[in-house]
Amino acid sequence: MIQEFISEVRKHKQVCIFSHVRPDGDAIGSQIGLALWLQKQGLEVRAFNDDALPENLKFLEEIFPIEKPDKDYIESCDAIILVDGNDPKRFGGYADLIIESGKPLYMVDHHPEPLDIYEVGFSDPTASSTAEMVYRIYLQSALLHYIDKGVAQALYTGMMTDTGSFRFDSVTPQVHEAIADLLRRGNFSPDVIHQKVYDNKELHHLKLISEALAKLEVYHGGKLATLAIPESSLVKTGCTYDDLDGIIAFALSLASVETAVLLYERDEKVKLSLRSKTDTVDVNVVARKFGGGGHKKAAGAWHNGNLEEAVKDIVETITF
Ligand SMILES: [Mn+2]
Repeated sequence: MIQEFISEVRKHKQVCIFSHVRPDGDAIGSQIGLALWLQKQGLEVRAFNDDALPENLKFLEEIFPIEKPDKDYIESCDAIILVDGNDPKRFGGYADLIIESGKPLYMVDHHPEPLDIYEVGFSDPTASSTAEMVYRIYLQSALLHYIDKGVAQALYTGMMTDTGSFRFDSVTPQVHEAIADLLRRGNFSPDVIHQKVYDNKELHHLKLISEALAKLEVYHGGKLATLAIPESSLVKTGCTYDDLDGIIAFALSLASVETAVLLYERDEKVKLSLRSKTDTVDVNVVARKFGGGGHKKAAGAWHNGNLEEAVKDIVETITF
């Protein structure tokens, strides 16, 4: 699959690469890594995202520009690549155009159950991150020497953020070997990236964490934790939904907790963000019951009721 991806995709001249909406470090890191892999081989490449980058990832735009999708370019390019997601629906307002353009559509992604609509879909649900898969593309194509500081920092950011700073089950010796190679080739200190991504919070964000922790509840003998955040907590602290990222880690840090769910009001519905730290509860299965999905240990979904009903349904659905 990877070899076919490499040989097919580099035949094109003009490509656009999309990363998914509400981009995270892996989405942007893998997108930039792949964009530079193609650009260094002489292709014309533009990288699109329908959303703005979160503040803590903006440093990546200095490596390669991430632009608002350009309809004319999408229509004139000769191939489209999706990274870190396997359903065009996750790629924003241009999903229909992406599908209907009739252009060869490629995908590089580590989420399970990819759609079968791609010219070549490079899928590996066991990979720690899409950035790891992009590193393998450099390795497999014998172009590791193209990894400069920018590529190395982009791929490092993707692998770091998608592995909870190298602590998840998905972290293998191969991940650390790739990281060692990136550090050597990029010649940078990991602390630079960690600080940019994690140590850039503002006071209102910590106030939100305080609000959230006040809502922490545990169920099922302490194995399940919920953090149910009403819209009013965001309004009161002047925070956005993005500021909720990472808050679930506090619930997971409880010794007794195996599964944690962050629930928050948004658009008259309740967004569910589920995480497990053991294999007891497959949160992908739980999320699918609510019409969502993800991975075994990290998944998301929406609940159509109010916050209270959503908590009740979650507590009933998740059993140990
Ligand atoms: Mn990812």
